[in-house]
Amino acid sequence: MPLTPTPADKFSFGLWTVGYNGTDPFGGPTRADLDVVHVVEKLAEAGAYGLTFHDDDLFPFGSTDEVRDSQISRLRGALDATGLVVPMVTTNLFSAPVFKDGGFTSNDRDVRRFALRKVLRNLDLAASLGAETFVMWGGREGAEYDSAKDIRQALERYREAVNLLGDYVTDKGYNIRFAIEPKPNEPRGDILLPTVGHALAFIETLERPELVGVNPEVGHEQMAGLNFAAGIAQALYQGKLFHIDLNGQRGIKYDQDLVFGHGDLQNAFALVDLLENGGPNGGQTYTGPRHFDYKPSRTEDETGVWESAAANMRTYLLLKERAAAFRADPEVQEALAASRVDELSTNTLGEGETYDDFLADRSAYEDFDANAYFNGKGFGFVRLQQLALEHLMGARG
Ligand code: GLT
Ligand code: MN
Ligand code: MN
Repeated sequence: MPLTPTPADKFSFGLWTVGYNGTDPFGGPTRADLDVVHVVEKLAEAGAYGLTFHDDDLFPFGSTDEVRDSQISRLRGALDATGLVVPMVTTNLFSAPVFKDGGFTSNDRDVRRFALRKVLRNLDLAASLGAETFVMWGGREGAEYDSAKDIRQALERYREAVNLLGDYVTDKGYNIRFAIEPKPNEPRGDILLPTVGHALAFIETLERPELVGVNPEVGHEQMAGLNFAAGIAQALYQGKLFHIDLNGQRGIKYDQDLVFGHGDLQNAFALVDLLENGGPNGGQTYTGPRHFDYKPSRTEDETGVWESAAANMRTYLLLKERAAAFRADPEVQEALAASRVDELSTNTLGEGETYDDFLADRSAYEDFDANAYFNGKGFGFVRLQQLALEHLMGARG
């Protein structure tokens, strides 16, 4: 399997990722800012297929129309020259001081109206560039103090905003769907819609739920101690994995945005297996962009930036190769069967079986000896995990 990325792999990067200049809460930039044309050229050279951005990444907040138009046309020129595409666009509703209490859910109504107009304007740009996904990460939609935010009203305002955006893209005929990106905290003490599960439940309250899915980020779920691959499996199951942010995170701490795989590698293996092969029993796979939302560490120079960008893609391809070998290994197939993994695909009730039939089946309960059932026999899950680990380590096949 080739380990050199090509556009067919659908790897995309945020302009704010490779463009990160090293600023953190404790120190200023350690690298020069990168120009968008240079970023597009370097990503195309590296085999990526897409660039994503926030409005404010491309033209600074408060830019004149001239600056905005000139930056957009410079981007268009670079896309035309390289063949790179813009599969996703997102809006910055978190950096400018005006958004200090949020955008869609600021307590201040004028701020909410301004935020919504900023998003509508950016939607027009997204559509004009052919983006099909519009991410909404509500980093400032939250609070530090319980008495400062009425959560139910904040959810109402979030809903009002997304409903309006749904009407807008529908009336304009834009081929755009929305993806909510959950995060438990940082920059706010607590962020609204903190996990994939919260977002999935919220989406069902919307007027056009079919237009809205999720954009889960590896590190964000792991900051909450959750199993990322399991959350992605549920998003796929519910037809809601509209986009994905791949990166690395080492445990429950601040959002690290490390290179994909530079964190919980076993979960990254399970994730790639799920995205590429549909998981243990097949099922729906993911066909959208493999989007890296990472930050090249501030210890690196520009060479390190491009090395880390390449590392994301190479690790993904290595994991894809390892997952294919895992699936093709006869011993793995045998271990999966011994662990009865496939049996979970069989309905619990028989075809046409009613609850009366079920209650009449004495073998299911009255004659079922639950105490003696396993009779000392285990499921063999540990053996299966060791096989996965050995494939991951390149120790087999
Ligand atoms: C910000 C955040 C990311 C989001 C981006 C989209 S912005 O960098 O940390 O996780 O995906 O708004
Ligand atoms: Mn992050
Ligand atoms: Mn992200």
